[in-house]
Amino acid sequence: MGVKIFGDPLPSIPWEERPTGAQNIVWRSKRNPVIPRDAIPCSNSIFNSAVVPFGDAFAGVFRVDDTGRQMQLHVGHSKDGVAWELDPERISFQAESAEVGTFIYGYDPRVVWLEDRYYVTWCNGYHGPTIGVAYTHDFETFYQLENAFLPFNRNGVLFPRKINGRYAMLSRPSDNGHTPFGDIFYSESPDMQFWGHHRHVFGTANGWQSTKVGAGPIPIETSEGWLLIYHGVLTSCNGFVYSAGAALLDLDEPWRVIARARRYFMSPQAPYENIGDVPNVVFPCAALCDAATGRLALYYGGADTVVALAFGYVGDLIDYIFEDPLT
Ligand code: BMA
Repeated sequence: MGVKIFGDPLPSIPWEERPTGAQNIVWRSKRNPVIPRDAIPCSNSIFNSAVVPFGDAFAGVFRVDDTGRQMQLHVGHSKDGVAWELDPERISFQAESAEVGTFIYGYDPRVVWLEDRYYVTWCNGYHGPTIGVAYTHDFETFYQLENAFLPFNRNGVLFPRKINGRYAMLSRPSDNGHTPFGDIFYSESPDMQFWGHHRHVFGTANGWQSTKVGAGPIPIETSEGWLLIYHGVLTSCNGFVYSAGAALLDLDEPWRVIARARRYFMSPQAPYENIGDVPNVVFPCAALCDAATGRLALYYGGADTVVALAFGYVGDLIDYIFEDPLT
């Protein structure tokens, strides 16, 4: 399939060739986990984190649960996207509103280049979890805006451009605990402050995604639609199991699903995904993409403990969606 990716070439994308004989659509880095749980002195665990190209290198916002088990956000930099240096101090957001800016907790960040700056969204503590929004130009100073939604909400993921003249975000309304439900919704904003035009995108389905679903990395714009990588959760005898799947959303009306794979493309099967603070979790929050080759580098949290990396091709993910779609 001749898929066109609307994006920039990224020849420096981290990459490993598909191992001989590997059958899966994506394959794990031989260097996994790329960030260990104790990469900085204060960290209990580092996982569910977001990275972007930055200058001729990479930068990101990382979920660090500290040794007090507080959920914090830290900046990281990397020359190659694999070896990361994390700031040992958490991000201190500059906020116009002291009330919104009072930091309670932050987790599961996403980062996107949008127009002229990097936006960060995350699960922000404000009388329960909701979607925090901030921007930065340099990964040094972060300006916090209004929360996008009322609590309770998680997995706020911005699209990388305005759609029909408005900013666009996916999110997942939830509860105040380990939510046993959850569908993905779409919302629009004229100004990054007021969000509305809410539309249902999709909900739970068979097996691996039967308890809840939530958007993962920033959607990738292709000639076939927005490629959305998301997590789906199964409730097993041993608790929640987090796997990753993919869907294609309409370019102009992204709440319309073009196709969605019935099967996951990755489930927790490596030791660092099965064993950790929360076993059996793969939780993708970022994808680097080289539009010239279709190469994809997927960053995900393993077992709520470490950051891991997987590789694949955008075209293969789109083929997999159409090979066995939900009907
Ligand atoms: C979700 C979020 C994620 C986490 C997952 C598994 O509700 O809190 O950050 O990875 O649970 O524990």
